[in-house]
Amino acid sequence: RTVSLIGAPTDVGASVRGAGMGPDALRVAGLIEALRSHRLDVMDRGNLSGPPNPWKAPEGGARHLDEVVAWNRAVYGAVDQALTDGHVPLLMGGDHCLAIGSISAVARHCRATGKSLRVVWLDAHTDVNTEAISPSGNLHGMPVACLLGHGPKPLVGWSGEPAAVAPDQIDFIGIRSVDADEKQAIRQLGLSVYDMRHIDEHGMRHTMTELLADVDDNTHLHVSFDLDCLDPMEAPGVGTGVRGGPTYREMQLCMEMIADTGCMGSLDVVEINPALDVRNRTAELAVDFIQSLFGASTLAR
Ligand code: DIR
Ligand code: MN
Ligand code: MN
Ligand code: MN
Repeated sequence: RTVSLIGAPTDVGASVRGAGMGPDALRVAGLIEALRSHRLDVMDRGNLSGPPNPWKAPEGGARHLDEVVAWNRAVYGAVDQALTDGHVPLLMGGDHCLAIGSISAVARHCRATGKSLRVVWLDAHTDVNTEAISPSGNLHGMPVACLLGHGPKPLVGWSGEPAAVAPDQIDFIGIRSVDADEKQAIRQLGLSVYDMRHIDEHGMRHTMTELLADVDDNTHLHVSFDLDCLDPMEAPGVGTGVRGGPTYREMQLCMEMIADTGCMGSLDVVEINPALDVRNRTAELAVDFIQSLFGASTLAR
């Protein structure tokens, strides 16, 4: 398999600055070498370019909408190209608003090739706010809503259908921070949210077994990995950390069980914030987990 690395160095979707340095933090942490040591071909496509962060207040409930559209257009094009080449796109964010372009391109590709798409959203947050209900106006809190067909108009419909994914195509893991009106949206949409209480009570193994039960040979699994999913004790380099996340071992098991399906076809690694990190620890942690997602394990060669 060939992995296409796509850097999207921007924090336009966030209100904490610094996630734009994520792609180089992953390179410095040895991402390319780690994947190659696992006998994968790696093509580093470099970094995309886009508008700078204008650092403005939200307008109409959303901050930096034009800039978020421009960055996602670039991401959409690069992910679409990687999939056309038969590669596994690995989007290196940047903040989580970039999942709109990434997953829209994946959804279009799945429809064209007859694959059934499943999205695994690893995050402390559900990111299903809209401009009407978001308390922050930050678009990195809205990508799921946009992909389901509900966010700001310019960010909806990119896959060629009104919604890139249906609610039953997405599962959330690690959730422990949901805004007041977001809770109602989750219930109305009928989203499958495996929150931290579910993981506490059932364990990561049972949770992932349940989540992956109907994955089959025709499934394209897209993993959207927000590093704030982890406990901030493990991953301090994130803009909006929330205590009480999965441990290193729990997250390793989650990644290894996804790898065991053999179905992961695309990946986002987002929200690493080197400005808040400790000696690049969070990017190094991300590299560990990415290796596991691509099949590295303690005893396998
Ligand atoms: C919050 C934070 N729910 C918001 N979201 C974050 O601004 O909408 N998502 N940080 O990753
Ligand atoms: Mn997120
Ligand atoms: Mn998050
Ligand atoms: Mn259960």
